[in-house]
Amino acid sequence: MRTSKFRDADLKANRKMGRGFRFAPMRLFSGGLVSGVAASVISFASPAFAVGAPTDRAIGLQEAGSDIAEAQIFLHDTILFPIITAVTILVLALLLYVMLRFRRSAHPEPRNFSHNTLVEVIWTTVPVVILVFISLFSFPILFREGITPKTVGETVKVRGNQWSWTYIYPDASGDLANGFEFTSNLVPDEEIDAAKGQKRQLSVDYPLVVPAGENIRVLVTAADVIHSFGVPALGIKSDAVPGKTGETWFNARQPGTYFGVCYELCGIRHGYMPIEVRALARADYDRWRAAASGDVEAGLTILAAASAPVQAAPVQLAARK
Ligand SMILES: [Cu+2]
Repeated sequence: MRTSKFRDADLKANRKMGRGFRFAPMRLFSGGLVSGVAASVISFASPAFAVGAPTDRAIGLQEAGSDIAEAQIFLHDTILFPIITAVTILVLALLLYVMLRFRRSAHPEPRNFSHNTLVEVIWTTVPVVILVFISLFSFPILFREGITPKTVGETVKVRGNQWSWTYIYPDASGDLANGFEFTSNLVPDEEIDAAKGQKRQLSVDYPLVVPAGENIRVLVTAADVIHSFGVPALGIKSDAVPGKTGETWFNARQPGTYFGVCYELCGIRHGYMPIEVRALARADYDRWRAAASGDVEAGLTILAAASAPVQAAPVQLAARK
């Protein structure tokens, strides 16, 4: 008796969950329209647009903030995803066909062979053709990512620490040893200021500041254990390895805030060392640099005042509560 009662309750709970799930697209539609309008109003009030923060009910990859990221999104959405879908459907169809056509009751006597040259040639060449096709699109992107362009607007050295990031800027002559550096820490939940556009578990006290629209060379290393420096919207991810210096680069198309995190499990606070990149117009960046090279706090004042073009939030469902 007790068991069946339990089952009943369980079933009800399941049905309830099922119903909620089924109606989710409807809620998305009704709530989405209203919140979309609200979000665009809010984003016009905020100083800059941000990419990389979680977006309620969003699906797919983050909006691109650089050409490389756009190429990566094209590779995934337009090239890989249709292929993955087709292969999965084909394999599922073959499995279902085999399970039904050759089930014991319909096919009691199995045929006795172990080779079929034609089938073997097909299942070898088709995957090869698919992989070669993918490589036509993926290799050019890989090379673009891997080779820093000759013209570089700024070089920044990034050092991963348990559990923060240190950003090292070169002096005017480009010498990293004589530049200035500061360490960037997560803003604790209780200090998050939503009015300033701060995002919980993503915003930091001292962001990485770069000029927008210029190639930024990033040298990546670590002080203690392996970390990984990545900002999806800028299309970069580079392991930060103690004793080694890796190199990557990005070009933030427009002023704004781009979020990333540490992508290598590096200890108990691995999830609490986010990356906040602030891209500024060149003039603003120069003023920030002049101020921050003497005093990081003075840099923050410049940062807060820096004007950035206003753009609607990438996915408008964000403001829904
Ligand atoms: Cu880490």
